[in-house]
Amino acid sequence: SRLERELRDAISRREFRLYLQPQFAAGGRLHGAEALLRWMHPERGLLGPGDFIAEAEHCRLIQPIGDWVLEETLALLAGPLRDTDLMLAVNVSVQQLRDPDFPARVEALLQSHALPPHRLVLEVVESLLVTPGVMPRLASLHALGLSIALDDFGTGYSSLRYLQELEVDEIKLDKVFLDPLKLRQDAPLARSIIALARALGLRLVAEGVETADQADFLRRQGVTLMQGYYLARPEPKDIFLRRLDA
Ligand code: G
Ligand code: G
Ligand code: MN
Ligand code: NA
Repeated sequence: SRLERELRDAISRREFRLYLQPQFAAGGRLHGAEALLRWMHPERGLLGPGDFIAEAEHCRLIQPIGDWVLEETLALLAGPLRDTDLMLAVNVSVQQLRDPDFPARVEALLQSHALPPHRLVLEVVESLLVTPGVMPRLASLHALGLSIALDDFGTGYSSLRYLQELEVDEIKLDKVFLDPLKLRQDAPLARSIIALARALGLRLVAEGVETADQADFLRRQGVTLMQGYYLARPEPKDIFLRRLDA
């Protein structure tokens, strides 16, 4: 397809952009960011993952593209962010995890940047965990010392058993549990997931925080890590880096 041909050249033409959405800790302190891929298409302008990730997976281009995202992210951790304790999270798709060489490539990248692995977070959606072969691969990645986050937690085919078997470090509380209607009913599912994370000693990042009400609710529940439009939108890498001076 045309999209496939264009995607094939997008890396060498330097058309991908790394956007970062800040994540904040208590008191508004910067905790880190989630890397969100964008494609500066020569004719169509800035595209989001929804416009091309499925095609990239279909034509097996997600591996080089995913490697580009990792490389860019690690270069940030090793470069401008070296003397900080900021965490950077990268979304990893099922095709990347099905690749038996993926953990070795991540390890090589970490080593080539001489990076302590714990500041890298790999975000995976829980539906991915039922894919054969994926659990052992996540275990190999975790053994490298990096963090594994369950993205969109509570919305997939989750089984709590996975939390026990998988060495997860972080849960990302999905925004559906914080919609205004749920919040008026005191969001029992959000509170349960928060309690679950606490009982298991997992870090919890609330995502899709769009209003002051949601942020207040989360703070009352003791949630300190937040990400969402209320706090900051995904922004170009260079804009994010300016936050370091502030
Ligand atoms: O900002 P947003 O539109 O970026 O992201 C939409 C979806 O695309 C999210 O579910 C996110 O997990 C996914 N996504 C964003 N960046 C990447 C990436 O680098 N790799 C993969 N596989 N998915 C990504
Ligand atoms: O990987 P994941 O599916 O979690 O990607 C997060 C997605 O949510 C990205 O598309 C990102 O741009 C988007 N996003 C980030 N903050 C908000 C928010 O406050 N509200 C909404 N609706 N979407 C958000
Ligand atoms: Mn994510
Ligand atoms: Na998410």
